[in-house]
Amino acid sequence: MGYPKDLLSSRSIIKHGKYALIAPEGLVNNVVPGFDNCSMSILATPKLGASFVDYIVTMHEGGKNSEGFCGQEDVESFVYVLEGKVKATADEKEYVLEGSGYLYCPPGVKMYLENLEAGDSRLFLYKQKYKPLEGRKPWVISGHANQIEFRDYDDMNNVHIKDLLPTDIDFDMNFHILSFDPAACHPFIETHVQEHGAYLLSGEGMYNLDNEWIPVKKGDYIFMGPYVHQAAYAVGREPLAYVYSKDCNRDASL
Ligand code: UGY
Ligand code: MN
Repeated sequence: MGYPKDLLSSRSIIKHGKYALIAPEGLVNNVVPGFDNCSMSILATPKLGASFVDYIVTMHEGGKNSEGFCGQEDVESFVYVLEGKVKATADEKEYVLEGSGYLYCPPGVKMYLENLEAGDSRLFLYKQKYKPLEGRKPWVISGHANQIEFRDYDDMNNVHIKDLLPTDIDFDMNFHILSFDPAACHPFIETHVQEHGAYLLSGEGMYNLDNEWIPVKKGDYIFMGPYVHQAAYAVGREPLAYVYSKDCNRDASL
């Protein structure tokens, strides 16, 4: 890096509890015990107002977590491979995940990761406290998002969505990919109780966050807090697509 070439400036916007746009240029590395030969940046956390933790992980050659990520009795975890090839292990079963590959580990199950690439692999990683439901238990899920068909989003054939986890009530959250063709937009500005952590996979757009229109692009991360206004217009020539988390299947607690 070294000396700056111009006055210091940033596209990132941080509004604790409401929303955050975190551009990749501002990220620093955080040491997270258990991850060897990995550069990690912690994104949303409870300190920002999120009820989950998201990370962006670059696994270098030989990078791994052989102690196991999470696995506490009340914590669920999820990994999505952005680039590269990794071996992910859960409950002694191995999954080879390439770009768009993912693994969900339910509470009590540790996630082991190992980079299989000669260079770097990049991951979007998540953990959250699981909200139990009597008689129900989620299970390990793995797949590749690029093998799941998109469906029309909200009756619009220029906006597409896919779900990465089952919609069964045993699961208290899901990961989705939402993709807007150039010039497409949300049907309305959402205001809902659920939070999101979203990693932008492609394209450019104008994103409404708390009723401000903000330019966003591939590589950005957005935290959306409860009830924050949210909607997007896709601009440019590529679809604006992001992978994001959303709680579901549970009542609000008093
Ligand atoms: O599922 C959602 O709430 C999604 N449509 N939100 C969003 O894209 N900001
Ligand atoms: Mn939403």
